[in-house]
Amino acid sequence: MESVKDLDPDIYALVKQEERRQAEKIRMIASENYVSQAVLQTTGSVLTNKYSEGYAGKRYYEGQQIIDQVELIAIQRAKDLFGAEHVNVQPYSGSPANIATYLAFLNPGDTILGMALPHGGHLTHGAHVSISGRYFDAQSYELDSATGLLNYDSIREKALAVRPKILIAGHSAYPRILDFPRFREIADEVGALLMVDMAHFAGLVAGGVHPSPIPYADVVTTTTHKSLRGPRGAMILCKEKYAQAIDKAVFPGVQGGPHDNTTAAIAVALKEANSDSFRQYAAQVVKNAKTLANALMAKGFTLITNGTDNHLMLVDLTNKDISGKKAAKALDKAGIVINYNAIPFDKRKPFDPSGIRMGTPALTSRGFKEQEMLVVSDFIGEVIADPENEGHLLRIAKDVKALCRNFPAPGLEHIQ
Ligand code: DSN
Repeated sequence: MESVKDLDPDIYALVKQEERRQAEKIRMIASENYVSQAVLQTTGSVLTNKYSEGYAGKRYYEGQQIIDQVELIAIQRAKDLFGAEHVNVQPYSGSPANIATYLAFLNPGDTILGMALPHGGHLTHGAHVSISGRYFDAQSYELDSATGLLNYDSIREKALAVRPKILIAGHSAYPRILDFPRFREIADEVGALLMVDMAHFAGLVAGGVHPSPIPYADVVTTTTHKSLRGPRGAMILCKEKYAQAIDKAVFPGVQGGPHDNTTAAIAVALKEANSDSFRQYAAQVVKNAKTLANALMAKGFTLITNGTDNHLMLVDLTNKDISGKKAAKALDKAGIVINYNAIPFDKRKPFDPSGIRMGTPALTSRGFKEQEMLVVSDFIGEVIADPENEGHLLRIAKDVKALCRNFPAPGLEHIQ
């Protein structure tokens, strides 16, 4: 970073501060991770200088001798890793990938059916503040009020009632595995396309510890930077018969030139993900989440669905007499970074809801295992027991820092 230091000391200083923050805190935002040095370097490569609207062999700019090869490698690696018939690696991120999927198959006003945002769905699954809710007739299904689980009979009933053109499966905050064969059945019964947004659990699918949606879905969208541990980007994986519609929707439908540096970094991340060490990583992410969930429940925390099958958990803090936001702020002071989150049927407002969401992809990347998860659960229990005692929170932050020092994060090994 020497040239940044010379040219722009302000930004240099902030990048260094962020490096330290990421090195010294236990990062448990379920959608975040630490990418490898190789992914960081590729993201920062000269490929950022290139424009390449179009697809390999059919570009609108010359000078694609290298970029075409990069994009074809990324596509092939994604096909190999996930067993997909067709892959588009150009979406800038998850939201454009989802919007491109709608553009490929829908007209304004058509009906989509996805998981309600306050129940764990994503903004782009039809939330009214999103383009997906404003330009389409966005219908939603909710979780079962008694169990906090998806109720496939009621999803079916809703689908029969609203007849969506696209049925969306996928979430940002659901701690259980999705039943893709059942979603497929429902989609077939109502004549809908099945779209699965696997952004959160793509790394678990790649690592073989979560069922794959690929055999069941018409279209699968995913970001590349969550549990998959790549650069900030996205992919759309689909059946060959939808290849042209998807490619046209991404470019020129929604986007201009792809970010070729990101495409190359996606290729690197996919190579990393197709390895035994990544498969072990994915398995450890789930073991860590289960260990933490059990330890928290043993301390009297209420977990939505009483646990987790994947990389995340949703804690209902109602019985702890603290709001999600207050808890998130106290945990941050103590060096544990999470986000406040609505719980299903939350009585509180989204900006200060009753829950917190926690995930294990990032801390597993730095080498935390079951033993460390028990320590983390102790930290969390201590913070929530006394969230306004600044001295106590700062003492925990010191312990967090000491623990983190023993587990250098990928890409941040130089921070002492
Ligand atoms: N914002 C992401 C998350 O935190 O889950 C989803 O895109």
